[in-house]
Amino acid sequence: GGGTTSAGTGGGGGDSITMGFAQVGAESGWRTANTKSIQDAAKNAGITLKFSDAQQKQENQIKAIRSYIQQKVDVIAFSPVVESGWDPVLNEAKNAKIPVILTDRAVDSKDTSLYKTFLGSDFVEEGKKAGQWLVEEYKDSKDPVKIVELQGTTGSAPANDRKAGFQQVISADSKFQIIASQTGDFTRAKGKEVMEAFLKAQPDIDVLYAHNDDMGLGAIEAIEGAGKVPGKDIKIITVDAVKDGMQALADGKINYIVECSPLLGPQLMDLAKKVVKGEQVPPRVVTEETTFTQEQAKQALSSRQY
Ligand code: GYE
Repeated sequence: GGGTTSAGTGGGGGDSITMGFAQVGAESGWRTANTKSIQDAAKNAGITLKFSDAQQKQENQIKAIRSYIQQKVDVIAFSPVVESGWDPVLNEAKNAKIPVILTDRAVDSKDTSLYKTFLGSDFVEEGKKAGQWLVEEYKDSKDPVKIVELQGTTGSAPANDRKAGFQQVISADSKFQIIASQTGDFTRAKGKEVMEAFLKAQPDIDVLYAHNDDMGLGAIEAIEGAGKVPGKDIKIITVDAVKDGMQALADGKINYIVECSPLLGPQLMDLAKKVVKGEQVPPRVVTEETTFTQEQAKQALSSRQY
């Protein structure tokens, strides 16, 4: 590694690039699809990938990044599990002159010279889309709408922003009330566990807003276990649109899904090549995304890649 004339790294020709990628973990269907997209795209682009899984722990990600710095990779990419606390390690990469690309999740560092670009979704926008569906769904009702929220990993950009965007839209009408909100860490198991607790504590829940499909799918098990009908007794909105989520949407157990694309691999490899060559790249690359109703999910299911 160590720049553009890295003969010998990656077993390729003199121009081959080695990327160190510090992944968040394997917490969700989204993450699995994201990892596959990155691994496939690296292969197709002829980029040698060093890959690590941090099991949702920031300390593990920092260790992985430090080891990539030590190995003198040509470029470091990572999806920061939480937003804060990255300045020291990012400064170490900068001092070693190794460019860093953020993918999927943002950091809250004030010093934007610590990374070259940030590729990923607009999570505030996703939260707003979830809220807009709800406002439309209940537009003819005057009664209070009691909402429970399953948040993503505490301190992560998607949890912070999906909460904020949703809140911003529903706060226009005081009939919308978030009666409980807790983290389910983006996993199915936690989503189920927290939803069980919500159901015990709250006799009438109208709506569940889950920050990802997996937590929503776990919650569906809890709702069914409590003798209620998901999608009817409790309306469910989730984010991601992975296959299992789309199936539940088509089956009527989820009511609406806001898409968040995990297929970031090809764009990441393009950006990496440019950054390693020292070319200019846009500081922010936003992923294009849509939303799905139950009818749209039935149409889209067969062609879903992940
Ligand atoms: O929505 C969730 C995953 O950061 C966008 O992380 C990603 C989120 C995704 O665990 O399923």
